[in-house]
Amino acid sequence: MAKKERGLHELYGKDPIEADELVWGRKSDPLTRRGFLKGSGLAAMSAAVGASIPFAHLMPGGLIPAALAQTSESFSIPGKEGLVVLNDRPLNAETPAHLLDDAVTPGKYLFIRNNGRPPAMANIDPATWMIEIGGESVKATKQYSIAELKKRFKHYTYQLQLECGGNGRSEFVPPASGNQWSVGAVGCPEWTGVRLKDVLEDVGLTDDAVYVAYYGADAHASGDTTKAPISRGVPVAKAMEKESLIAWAMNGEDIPHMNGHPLRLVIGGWPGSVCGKWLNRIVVRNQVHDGPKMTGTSYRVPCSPVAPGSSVPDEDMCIIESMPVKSLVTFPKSGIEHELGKALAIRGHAWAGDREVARMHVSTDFGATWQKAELDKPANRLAWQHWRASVEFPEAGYYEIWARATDDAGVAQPMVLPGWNPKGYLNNACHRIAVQVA
Ligand SMILES: Nc1nc2c(c(=O)[nH]1)N[C@H]1C(S)=C(S)[C@@H](COP(=O)(O)O)O[C@H]1N2
Ligand SMILES: [Mo]
Repeated sequence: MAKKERGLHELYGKDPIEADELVWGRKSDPLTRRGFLKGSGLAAMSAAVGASIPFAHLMPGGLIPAALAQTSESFSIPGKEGLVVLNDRPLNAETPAHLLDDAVTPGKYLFIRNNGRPPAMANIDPATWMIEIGGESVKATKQYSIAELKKRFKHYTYQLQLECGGNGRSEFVPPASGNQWSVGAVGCPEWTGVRLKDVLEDVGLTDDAVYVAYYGADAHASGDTTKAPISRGVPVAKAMEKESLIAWAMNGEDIPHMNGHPLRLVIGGWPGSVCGKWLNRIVVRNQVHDGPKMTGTSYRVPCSPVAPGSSVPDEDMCIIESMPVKSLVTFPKSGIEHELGKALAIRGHAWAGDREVARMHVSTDFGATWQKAELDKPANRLAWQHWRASVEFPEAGYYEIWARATDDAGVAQPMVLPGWNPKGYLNNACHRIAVQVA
């Protein structure tokens, strides 16, 4: 049976809440009566959960009712469509594979990965937003408004793929804690901004610069505004790549609120966690950055393979850099029925971190034999590549289509789960979809 998609209007009547009401307020906002509980929102939410809510005045703003969040039905997030909510505190939502079919990912289909409490939309004013560039390894700290960035530096647009390091986590055994992403914590929109390199050169770095890291305007999940929920970075050489952007636009429009409006870093090919959202500070460090989520098991994996479930000494953990080769089948949707005797056209995307995808194969017999697919060049470096193939089925029955990409260094996707690691990162096993032939 087809899933019922809940429309925004169905949930909120004729008065849909604004995007900023879906998130936790900042510390200055009362955490109780915001979010769903504003005006007609309360009545509409009661209707959605099918009952009145006696303790409505105690519900944190932005809380997605468990009655909705825990169903398998898609829940409407303003500006998004068809995303599956994995967590509502903080909001994390992924995109079903078949909704990632577009060559360039539309904003409504880009996943959301929040580590803390996003700034409320009402508190974001692009006209007064400032970004500070400091740290041990700048000649002097400098600040820029968005208007100054736009005026002083050349604009660039690149299609850059963004994938959470934990995409695919749900398959790890023993299980890894954290959001149980299946395959949809990935997307490849087009970003517009200035080169991080041009801004860093304007500021001036000292010879001891090692790492470039970000801070954003979101608050720690605990509500403690003195602590950042996440602050990660990349080595100077990666920051200086021409595709590394300080971006204010996505697909030619403002970046969606939940994806970092009004300013974010976009550093393609590495875990999405290096792409700071709600960007208001960059630090150039004289050492490997040690902000929240840079150390321990966060975005780090055993430097050499370990047995599943092992405890790994800290000095044997390495920071994830380029993401591994991976691909998706985005058409058809898994579970379709197909007529026997007809060829089935299939397609999707493939990407390989800092590398390019060189070959693409598909299988309809659980990997026993592979057929070459047609593969396009990327729109630019660090963008995903589109592929397509036509497959046939010998008789009626249940089939799976498996897709496997190989990068330009000859490394292919594994067919089963790759190296276990404590936090369940880097699962690049072949994506598969089901097809019933009758
Ligand atoms: N300020 C800030 N930046 C952030 C995060 C965050 O929680 N706060 N999450 C990071 C992680 S882990 C990922 S995978 C990407 C997700 O980007 P998206 O939510 O736009 O898809 O943003 C990164 N940048
Ligand atoms: Mo992430």
